[in-house]
Amino acid sequence: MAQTIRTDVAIIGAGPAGLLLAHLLAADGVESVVVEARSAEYVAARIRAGILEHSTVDLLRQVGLATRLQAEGDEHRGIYLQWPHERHHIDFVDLVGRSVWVYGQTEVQKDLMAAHAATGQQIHYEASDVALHDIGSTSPSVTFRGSDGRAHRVEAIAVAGCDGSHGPSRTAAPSAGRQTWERAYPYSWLGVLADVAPSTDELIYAWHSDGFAMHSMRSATVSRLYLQVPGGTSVDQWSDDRIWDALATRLGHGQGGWRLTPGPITSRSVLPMRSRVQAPMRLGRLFLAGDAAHIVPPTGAKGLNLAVSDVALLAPALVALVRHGNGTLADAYSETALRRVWRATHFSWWMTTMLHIGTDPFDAQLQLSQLRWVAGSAAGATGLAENYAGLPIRY
Ligand code: FAS
Ligand code: PHB
Repeated sequence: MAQTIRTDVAIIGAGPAGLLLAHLLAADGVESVVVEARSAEYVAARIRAGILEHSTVDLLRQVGLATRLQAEGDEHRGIYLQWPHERHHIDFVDLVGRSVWVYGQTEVQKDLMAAHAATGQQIHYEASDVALHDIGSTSPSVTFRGSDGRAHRVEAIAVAGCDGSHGPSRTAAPSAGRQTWERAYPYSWLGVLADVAPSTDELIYAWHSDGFAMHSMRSATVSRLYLQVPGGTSVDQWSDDRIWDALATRLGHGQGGWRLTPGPITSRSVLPMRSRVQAPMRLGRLFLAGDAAHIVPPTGAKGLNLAVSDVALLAPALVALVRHGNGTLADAYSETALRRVWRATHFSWWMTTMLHIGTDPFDAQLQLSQLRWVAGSAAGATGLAENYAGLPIRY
C-alpha cells in the first residue's frame, strides 16, 4: 500500500528549475514536495553552466538567494569575439546597460539546496519508478518508490515537470497533444575544468578553421574551457596535451602577445549540441519548466537562465491557481514562456552557427563576415548584447 502525501504542488526534479520553483512557491505560502531520481551528492556535484543573465541575478537577489553570488561571483561587462589575428570586446554594459555574472551552476545548485533544506519542505532523493497520473484532472498525482524501498503517492493540485530532458514529464501527455521541434548539430563540446588562473578577464568565444573554442572560468584559480569536437567524440581520444594545444591554436596563443596558460585538468566531458522545444508547456495540471520543455546548445549561455525564467513565470501562476483558484496566469503560462524560449532558442542557434566550423568553405566566409559585422557595427553588437545579457523575464 503506497504511503500518501498531500501537498499543493508536486515537483519532479531537484535541479535549478525544481528547487527554485519550490523556493518561490514557499515564499508565497504554497507547499510543495520535490521528487528527485538522483542522490543529493550527485545533484550538487554536477558541472554545467557558468553564466547568469542580468534577469537571473536580479531574481536571485529579490528572493534572498544571492548572498554567496554577490560575494564569490564575478560580474562581467561583456565577452570577446575572436577569429585569427583579431579579438574584439563586446561591452554589454555600454551597449544595453546590462551585465552578466560568472557563477557556476554548481554553486547556484548548492545555494538552492541549502535554502530548500532550511525551509524543512519535503524532498525525496534517489526516487525510482517515478510516474505521473491524472494530469488531465484537477487531482493529479505522482507515484514513486523511495530510497526506503517503499511506494509513495503524492496527491497535489498541480504537478511541475522540472525533470530535465530525460525525465518522464516531457512525455507524460499523449503525443497527439504535444508538438516538438528539434535540431541536432554535427558537433559536440569537449569541456574541461583546469586548476589554473584564467588567461583572460572575460569570456573569449573564438572562431577558428580547426573549430570553435571558448575560454570561460569558475574563479580566479579555476578555468573552464571548451573545444568543438566531432559528434560522437569520446574524451579518451583527447590527451591533456592535445586539448591544450588545440585551445592555444584556436584561442590565438601568441597573437598580439596574448598567452594561454595551461594547467592540470581536473574534469572533462563531452556535451552533444542540440536544440529542442516542446509545446505546449502546460498539459492539464502538468506544467513543464526548464530542460523538460526545451534544450539549447550552450553557446548562448541560455540553458540555466531559461530554466530560471520559466520558473519566474510559473510560480505566480501556480500561486494564483492554488491559493485563489484563479487559472488566468496558468492558462497563459505556456504561450508567455514559449515566446522567451523561442527567442533564446534562436539566439543559441545564431551564436552556434556563427562560431562552429563546418565542412563548407562558403559557410566559413559567411561566418567571418557575420563576425566582422557583429564586432564592427553598433547594430550587430547591440543585437548580441541584448540577447546574451538577457531579455526581461516577460519578453
Ligand atoms: P536539470 O537537468 O538540471 O535537472 C533535472 C533534474 O531532474 C535532475 O536533477 C535529474 O536527476 C532529475 N530527474 C531526471 N529524471 C527524473 C525522474 N525520472 N524522476 C525524478 N527526477 C528526475 N547550460 C548552459 O547555459 N551552459 C552550459 O555550459 C551548460 N552545460 C551543460 C552540460 C551538461 C552535461 C548538461 C546536461 C547541461 C548543460 N547545460 C548548460 C544546460 C543545463 O545547465 C540546463 O539548462 C539546466 O540544468 C536546466 O535545469 P533544469 O531544467 O532544472 O534541468
Ligand atoms: C561556462 O562557463 O560553462 C559557459 C559559459 C558560456 C557559455 C557556455 C558555458 O556560453
